Amino acid sequence: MMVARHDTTPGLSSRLASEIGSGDVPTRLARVTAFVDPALEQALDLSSDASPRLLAAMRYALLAPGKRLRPALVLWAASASHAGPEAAAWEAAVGAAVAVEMIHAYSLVHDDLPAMDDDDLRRGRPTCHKAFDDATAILCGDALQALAFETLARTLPPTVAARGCAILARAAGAEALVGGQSDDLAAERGWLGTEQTPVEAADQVAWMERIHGRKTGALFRASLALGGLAAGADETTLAALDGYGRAFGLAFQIADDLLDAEGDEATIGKRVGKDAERGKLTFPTVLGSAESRRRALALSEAATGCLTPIPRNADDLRNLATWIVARDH
Ligand code: GRG
Repeated sequence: MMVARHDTTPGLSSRLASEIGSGDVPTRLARVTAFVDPALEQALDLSSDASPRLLAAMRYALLAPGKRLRPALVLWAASASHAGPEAAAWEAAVGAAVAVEMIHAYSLVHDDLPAMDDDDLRRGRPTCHKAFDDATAILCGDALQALAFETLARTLPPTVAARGCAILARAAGAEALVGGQSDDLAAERGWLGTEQTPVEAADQVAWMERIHGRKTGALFRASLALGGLAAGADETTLAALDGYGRAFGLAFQIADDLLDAEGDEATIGKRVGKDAERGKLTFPTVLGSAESRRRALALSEAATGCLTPIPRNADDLRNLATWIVARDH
């Protein structure tokens, strides 16, 4: 159950999946946002022991206008997996959606810091350390990460809470998000020593897949797994969701690289062309735009193919995989 620390916002328990309604992918993502953002706000209803400046930074980072892709993956995986009492499953999924968005928001805040990617613009606004200061941005990321696990532990059904927390911890840790980020920085800064960035195109593609599988893909896969777990998915459905997540994550990344190379800064809400400026390996620089686009489409089809064993409604996940490679932001 979604338990607020100060439960003053009524109604989450009475909201059902049907509120998300119908429409195209941007419309449905906007409905996920309208549904999840009040839960994000509620999760930040902390006691007066939380420092006001820190809490302001957490609100700034977490409630900034992102696409809410990871919450959508949680909720749509839950809809595709649903096997238990509807309201309870849905509430558990909303708690998981909040937790993954907190991990995502923390990673963006830390990634934007001068010591990492050093960015001024994120989600169309000054980055957290620009709006506040470096130290507050570091603490904001730390606090969001801790609150993600508190939220998940409080909201998942007790039978799956430990498994869910372990899944999220692994996706956020040294073998995934943080490890991928560390290897990416090491390559960019020449810290690799004898193990250099590969020179052959095929090896470069394998290298990028390994970086992005950890840095970006792992949190998508965790989102899908948590949505499934919240809704009582069986192991066949969890495996199908995981296959979808692997292909979806890579399709997302190739599309992200194409947007960075060719997209419009105002539409995307962050600085573009930075990867090329820094001489970073990207799918378009290694494979060219046309081949990158072809691979992204093939991965999008592979992702939808993975959903075949799921007997319930997985249309949202299918449509998202198609949209993710065609989007302009
Ligand atoms: C600092 C531990 C640590 C990790 C940073 C997330 C990340 C790892 C780096 C961000 C750099 C980046 C642009 C990666 C590409 C993939 C990515 C995570 C893009 C942002 O995700 P979206 O498009 O963002 O879902 P919104 O703002 O819509 O939520």
